[in-house]
Amino acid sequence: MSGLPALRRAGRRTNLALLLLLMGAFGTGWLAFAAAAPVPAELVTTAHGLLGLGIIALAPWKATIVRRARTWRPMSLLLAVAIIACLAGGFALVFVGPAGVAGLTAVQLHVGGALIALPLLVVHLVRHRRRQGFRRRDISRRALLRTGAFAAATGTGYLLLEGVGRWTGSAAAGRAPTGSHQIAPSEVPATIWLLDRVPLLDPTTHHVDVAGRPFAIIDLAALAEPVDVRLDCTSGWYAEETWTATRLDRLLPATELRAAASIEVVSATGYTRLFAPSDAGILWLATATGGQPLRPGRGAPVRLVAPGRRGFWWVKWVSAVHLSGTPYWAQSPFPLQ
Ligand SMILES: Nc1nc2c(c(=O)[nH]1)N[C@H]1C(S)=C(S)[C@@H](COP(=O)(O)O)O[C@H]1N2
Ligand SMILES: [Mo]
Repeated sequence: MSGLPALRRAGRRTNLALLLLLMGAFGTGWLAFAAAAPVPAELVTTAHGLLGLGIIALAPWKATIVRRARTWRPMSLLLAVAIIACLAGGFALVFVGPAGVAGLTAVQLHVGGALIALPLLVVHLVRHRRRQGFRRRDISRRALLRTGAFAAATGTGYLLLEGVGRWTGSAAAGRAPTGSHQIAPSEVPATIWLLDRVPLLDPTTHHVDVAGRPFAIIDLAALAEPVDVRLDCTSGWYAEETWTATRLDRLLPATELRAAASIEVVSATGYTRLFAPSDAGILWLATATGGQPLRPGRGAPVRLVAPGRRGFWWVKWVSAVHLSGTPYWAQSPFPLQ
């Protein structure tokens, strides 16, 4: 293989291209978690997929560099394993679906691989910083033409894989713009973002503090109406459900709402998300789904339904809805609990 003339050119530029692809894949991965609206989601997941394929396309060149090396450090081998695991998780998610093997879901393998690779990559870069990096001639006409040809080949590979995915009837065919696969409402798993715990709240005594006014669950249920909304979790699934819910603008005092910087939705567990005041017209407090009261794991007795937002915004076990002076953008883009 290393005898191929094209592969003999493997070197600094291969490493630089790989680094740029890895950084792009990492960045678009986070963006893909945040994206919900169809067009941005489609763009960002497509970019993410192309960057991932680009990494694979460079593998023969990188293998040539690795073979030339005098010693193989365990850390570098571990880095390769983490990246391969990450790629395998990504392919499994696209072509098989969100379910996993051996207690590990496709997304856990994908994100876990990336998060393990990150510090290893930093160490690897520091160790090999000499004679690497960017040079002026990397933007020569010839280099740009070569990059263009590489990008075209990767794009063709992407289209071919999409075609094969559809033609074979794999799970890839039916995925939403976010990349998620549809599951039945009855199959929705009770999902924890990171480290939260399921609290057991008594529906007969639990109250939600809405801007200082306590609401009992039966009072919220009495105001509720059916609403069809898609719950799209970043672990690779979505479900269409009919929620029984009350819109926040019917509960919040209008004048105070206009003066607020944000709506703060707080869980009994402390899990909190901030929303723009104008979102009061689209956010719902739900007490039931599919005509049945919520199960404990799914947010009983009351949870947020946030149309057009990914699952981690859908605060479960809501204990309060405050009007806050903190702007909604002044929060971590993803929950930390
Ligand atoms: N308090 C709290 N709310 C939460 C979470 C959590 O961990 N804690 N997980 C979120 C995530 S990541 C998703 S996808 C949805 C899942 O809702 P489900 O359990 O009904 O599937 O709840 C969201 N609300
Ligand atoms: Mo989620």
